[in-house]
Amino acid sequence: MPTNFLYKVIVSLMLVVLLASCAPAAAPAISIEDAWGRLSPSTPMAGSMYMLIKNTGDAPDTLLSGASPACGSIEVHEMVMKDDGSMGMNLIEKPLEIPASGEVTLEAGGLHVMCIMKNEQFSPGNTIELTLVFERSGEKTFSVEIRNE
Ligand SMILES: [Cu+2]
Repeated sequence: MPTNFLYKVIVSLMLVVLLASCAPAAAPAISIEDAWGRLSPSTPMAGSMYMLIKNTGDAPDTLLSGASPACGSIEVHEMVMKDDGSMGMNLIEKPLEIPASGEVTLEAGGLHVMCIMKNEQFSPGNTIELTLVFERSGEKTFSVEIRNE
């Protein structure tokens, strides 16, 4: 009898291991397209960058931080309507999530990556390097074309 019980336990455990190894682990797959930037219309020492962040994976991911040799620091901002009706911008309140099988568009008048304390690399006609760090996908480094717009 105890042998039979042990046998059942072992078979059950083997089934659990087998099922767990068969199910593919959900993972995000992040890519960045159409990245471009421009001098900030409102802030002399800053630049704005826009892009499409795509996630073709089956798990969400979160944008944690960023860095660029052309910028002192990187922040994710959103445009907001101020009390007086003019437009301003704020640091986003919680980290930007890229949904599974989804995308987030950063565009003029909306979400953007802010280049704080830009240097001379961040000039129209130049292409700069930007690295975004995602919680699960890690670092993504890509080129951003600075335009005169
Ligand atoms: Cu901004």
